[in-house]
Amino acid sequence: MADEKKVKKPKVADPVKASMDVGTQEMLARAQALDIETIFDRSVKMKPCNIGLQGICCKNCAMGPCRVPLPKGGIEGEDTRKGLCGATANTIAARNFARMVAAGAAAHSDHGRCVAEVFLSAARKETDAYKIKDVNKLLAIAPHLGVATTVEVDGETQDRNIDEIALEVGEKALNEWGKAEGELLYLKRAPELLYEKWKAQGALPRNIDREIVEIMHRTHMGVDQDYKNITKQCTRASLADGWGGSMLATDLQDVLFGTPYPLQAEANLGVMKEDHVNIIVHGHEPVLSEMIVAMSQKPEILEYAKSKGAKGIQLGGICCTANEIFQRHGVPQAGTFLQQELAIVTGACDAMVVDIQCVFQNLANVAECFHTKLITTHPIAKMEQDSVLHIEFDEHHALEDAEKIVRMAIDNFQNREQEVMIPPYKASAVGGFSVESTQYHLGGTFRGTYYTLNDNIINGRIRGVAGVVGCNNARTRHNEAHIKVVKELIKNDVIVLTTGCNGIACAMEGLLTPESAAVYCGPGLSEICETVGIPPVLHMGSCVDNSRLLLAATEVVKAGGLGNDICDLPLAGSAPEWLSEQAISIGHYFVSSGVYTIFGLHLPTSGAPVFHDYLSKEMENIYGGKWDLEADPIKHAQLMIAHIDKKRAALGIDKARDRVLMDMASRQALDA
Ligand code: BF8
Repeated sequence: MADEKKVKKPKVADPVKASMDVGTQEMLARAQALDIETIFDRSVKMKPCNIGLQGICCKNCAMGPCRVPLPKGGIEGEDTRKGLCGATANTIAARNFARMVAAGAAAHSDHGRCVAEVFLSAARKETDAYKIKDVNKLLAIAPHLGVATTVEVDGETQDRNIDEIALEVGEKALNEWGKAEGELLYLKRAPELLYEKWKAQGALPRNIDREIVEIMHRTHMGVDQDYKNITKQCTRASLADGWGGSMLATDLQDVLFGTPYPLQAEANLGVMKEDHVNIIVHGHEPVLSEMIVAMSQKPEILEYAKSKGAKGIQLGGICCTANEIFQRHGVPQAGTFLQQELAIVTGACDAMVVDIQCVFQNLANVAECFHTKLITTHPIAKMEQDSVLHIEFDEHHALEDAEKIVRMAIDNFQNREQEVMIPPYKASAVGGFSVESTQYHLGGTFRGTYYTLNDNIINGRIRGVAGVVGCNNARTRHNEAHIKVVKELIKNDVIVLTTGCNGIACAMEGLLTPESAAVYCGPGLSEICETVGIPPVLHMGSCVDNSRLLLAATEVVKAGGLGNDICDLPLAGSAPEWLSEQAISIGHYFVSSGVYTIFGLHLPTSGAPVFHDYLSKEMENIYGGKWDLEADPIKHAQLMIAHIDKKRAALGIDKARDRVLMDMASRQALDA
């Protein structure tokens, strides 16, 4: 008895409290039964640092870390908190926030740079693996990069050679990262009023890398000590992400791999198959996953899989890689950020292939408990554990690399030891709503236009538009805030555009099907979805594809009737379960582009109320958008709806307009 008392059970997460998804709960319980620790367990064992959480710990020099916690009851009178050098709480929080923007913008943009390099290799015909797939998209983006699509020959205008256009597009695109002069070329794709606002503020990014470097310089000890000036640089760097690195990543990926058009697939861990070789691709750059998709469909590879006793090869994606291959190929989404360890816990994952971003180092520890081969592929993203294989992926031998990886997974099929347990839950999902496909869906095959959307916003069937995006966070119940926010919005006739892990969460919940409209939407949105045949939640891709949301908003402005700038639109943005620095960069470029943007959980600015107020109040006076914070998902959605209603009122479309049948007399009265 005494001995029994001494054995202290390790603290583990309650599966039901950890996730709203039953499959996730079952896999977490399985992991715990097998004594395998996951992020869910660590989140109950380790509490976050309360001072870091408030954004007011400065560790930018060796005299610190200087911590300036906000007293419990707040501060009355003068705020005298200072670091050793005298840095105020505002300076410290703004510096930390800016470094998050820099890291997030760097992550998206470095991804974009890799794509641009592969694009240029393809344009130079240095690789057989990648080709220009979407010529229309190439021709559409060329003018925005200052590349001519026609030539004058003997006084006649002729179409220019596609290879020449591709080469120049590749060169011009890559130049955007480090050009010595000028400003980013894509900024002029924004509504004119917005561009002029950025210009008047001195916030036009010069090149992508420079704005990120400048944040690191300004936030070095003893440089920029004015939170407003630091915030301006946050705007510049985040715009270099949204309207630069991310937008170029999206465009060039579309040209290389195809612009997404609606297609159907499935989502959740239940997409894995016991009798198939399961390969999970996880990370962000489709440069890798596209090759794995191509290789796993080759007849000789499928034959090889069969020769090893498998019925076929089942690919599944995690994180934004899932979104990339879902939107272009209908490859199923195996799960969100928080399910990555659990895909291995199924015992059916023969290989997990990762590249960059959002990859847990603990995957290696979990994979060691199973037969799973964990393969890193990117030169900038390796793992220290010896059990991890590294197969470096290079566009010059991409297909060979992909073949090696896929064959390795097939060879590993026979090595399964643990009993396989795949949770039998999955949902149907329709994805592939790029700006282009949405335009045609709404406007008809022959006349793509956003006018139909505007018309239905004006007549009130659609109350407004919401971009709901971003991560999972282990500090909150997996997927719950995502789903509650989205359901509250569509119930109130707000159409939702989704990317990132929110997109996967919505797919898992069945919200990416046209049929879900009749179940969850208000009458107006339900009618539109039924008429047009679209889901109430439009999946627009990965996190770099938030650039699609910027361009969709711009198209709505152009279509007319809803103001002249993005900030005039009945539009709001949200990241209910954010976690990454990328989310902060995305949030800031949305705010700086005029979008009311609300985050869940907390913001690392709460310890510096003056700086926080600057972001959540004063920024609206400059760019028309502002930050907000609300952890409760229903209140969160209601704040978005309140903002949408405020914009409707400003546009004079807040009152439902009754149809009036006019007789001749009343018509004449109108004419007079
Ligand atoms: O870039 S939503 S957890 S996967 S960071 Fe990561 Fe967040 Fe998921 Fe995509 Ni975006």
